[in-house]
Amino acid sequence: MSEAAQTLDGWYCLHDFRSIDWSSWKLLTNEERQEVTNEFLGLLEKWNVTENDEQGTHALYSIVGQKADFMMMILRPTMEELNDIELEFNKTKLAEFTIPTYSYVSVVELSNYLAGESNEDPYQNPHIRSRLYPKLPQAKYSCFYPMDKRRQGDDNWYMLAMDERKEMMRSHGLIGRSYAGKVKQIITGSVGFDDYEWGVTLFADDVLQFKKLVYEMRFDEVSARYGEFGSFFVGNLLSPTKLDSFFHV
Ligand code: 76R
Repeated sequence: MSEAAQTLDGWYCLHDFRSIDWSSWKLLTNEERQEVTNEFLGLLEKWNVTENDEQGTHALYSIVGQKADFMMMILRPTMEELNDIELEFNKTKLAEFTIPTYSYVSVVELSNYLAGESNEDPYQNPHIRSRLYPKLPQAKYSCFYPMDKRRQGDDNWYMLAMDERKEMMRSHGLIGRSYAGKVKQIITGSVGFDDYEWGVTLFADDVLQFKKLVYEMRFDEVSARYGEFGSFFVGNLLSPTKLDSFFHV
């Protein structure tokens, strides 16, 4: 048996995609719509308090294309809290006007492929902690997709020796690092939690950098030979100031 990579696991993560039932939404009066929006803003305010207490983080993006109208990405220390948040949202008035279109459950993951030898407890290392328990950036754009590593015939990632995987991950990391300052990535592991093995969430202030990075990685062996991808979701930051116009009809 090949050696399994060791992972460090951080906050649990829910990507919750919703479409809006605009026809029903339009039937409300302005006052009713304002009330529904205010209730949702109240929920966001609660999430902000949690974020300021460093007990979680969240981001809201308006999704382009027909797969969804918006995405809520929420990170919390426990699976229970994610569940509570999902339930709390589902009980809001706004939820009555949304249609769930996709969701993804995972946990922030760092693997040891590129980690050096060390005797320290990684969970006490401030740099590692900032990645396991991140504050999501308010980047202008976000891109999410789930992915697997192939297990097919001769192309089976899980049959490769640790050293081979390390070498390929090194090359992967080098490409990734050349996008430092342009794209921030959060890898979340989802084996046992959802249909794919990882969720990839990218943040950038220049949306084109997603295409450039993902395209460049397609030529790198670990993606070219072993990457299998689910649906891609791309969106624009739905900042609090944009929410009013987003819901306005
Ligand atoms: O964690 C680290 O920064 C160390 C290097 C590193 C690891 C271990 C790293 C760097 N990644 C790692 C693991 Mn990655 N990554 C992806 C995708 O579209 C595609 O082809 C693949 C989707 C992107 C765009 C991306 C970006 N990475 C992983 C894993 C887990 C693999 C496993 O355990 O088998 C997956 C699935 C994955 C996928 N990666 C980086 C990036 C970027 C931008 C970096 C550089 C980060 C930085 O140095 O700041």
